[in-house]
Amino acid sequence: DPCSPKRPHSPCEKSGPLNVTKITEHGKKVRKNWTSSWTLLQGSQLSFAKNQAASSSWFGSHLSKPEFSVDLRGATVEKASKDKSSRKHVLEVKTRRGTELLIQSDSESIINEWFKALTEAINMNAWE
Ligand code: I3S
Repeated sequence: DPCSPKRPHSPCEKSGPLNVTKITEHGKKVRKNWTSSWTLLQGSQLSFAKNQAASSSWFGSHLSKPEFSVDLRGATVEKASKDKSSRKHVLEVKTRRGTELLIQSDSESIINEWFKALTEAINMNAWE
């Protein structure tokens, strides 16, 4: 499996800081709570760890326990429509289990990279 999390530097692994909020959980709308999170994509798993405010760098954040994670198998990702958020460069991820997330970066190129990586991860996992 080229996307196995056991392969540490596989092309299917990506990480970096993003802003994230859930908008739906188990199919029910939840209140937005934008948080800056260290985001890690490994195979079909997308996980988020809270930014450690005390830390001066991102180093080590990805080693901390993820705050939450979602399974991308059967998920969809799209560029969020304007009514989902007033922010720029927002992606909407919908999981098979009824969780909807918005992820956002102030950088268009960063969000385009994530869009590509997430689309690839979802397509890859469609065959599993
Ligand atoms: O989709 P909404 O309701 O316009 O989202 C905004 C609100 O959730 C707001 O919080 P409260 O209404 O709970 O105080 C947030 O502070 C905003 O960031 C939300 O909108 P954006 O456009 O930033 O996603």
